[in-house]
Amino acid sequence: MVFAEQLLHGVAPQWQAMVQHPFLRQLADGTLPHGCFEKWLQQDYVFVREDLGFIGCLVARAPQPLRRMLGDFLPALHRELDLFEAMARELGVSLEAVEPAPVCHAYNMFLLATVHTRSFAESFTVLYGAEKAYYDSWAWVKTHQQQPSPYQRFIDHWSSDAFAAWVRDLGHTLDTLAARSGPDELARMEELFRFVVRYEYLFWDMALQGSEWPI
Ligand code: MP5
Repeated sequence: MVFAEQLLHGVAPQWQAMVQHPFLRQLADGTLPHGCFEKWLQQDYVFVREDLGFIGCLVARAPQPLRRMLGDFLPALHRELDLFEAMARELGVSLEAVEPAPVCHAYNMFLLATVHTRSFAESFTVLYGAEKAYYDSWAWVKTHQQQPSPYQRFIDHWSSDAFAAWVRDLGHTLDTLAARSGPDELARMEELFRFVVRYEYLFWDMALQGSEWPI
């Protein structure tokens, strides 16, 4: 994975800060204050629901050989929403009328703006970044957790071998796309990737510290 690895190498300190964010550390050692996971659950539910629009547009823009791979991700996202709904019921968390927090809204809008205004390779870079971020974050929790978690189904979902294989496929595809991109486009892909790691970091921050619209 030449280009995908290069992207990760270029943001190594930020990536490490994201993967070992205090939210994830406290999730792993069982000290996450009550309400933080529930806040994340509500906001990520909104995020994934909106993400369907980003993926849908990405499918429409994809070169034909990539349509199936990306198209199959849509039902996977619906199954993920089912998991959110089941866990919310179990934890007594309401998913009704959840307003997106500023970072959730901004991240979703960033994804949509990217897929509508940037090249396919640039948009795909953003998808790879978001998926890789989730795999690395939850796999870190899985490796470091001290005891089974009440949120185990989420930990197992994004650290699974199946999710790892999907992220690896995305990385290989990204390499193929990058091999056909010129230096200007590659630079824009790197820039977008830096935004992704920052948004991912802020998303954990929001769940841990709360971040509401001030007015
Ligand atoms: C993902 C997510 C992973 N659910 N939430 C954030 C903030 N970043 C990445 O995406 P998916 O589509 O749920 O696998």
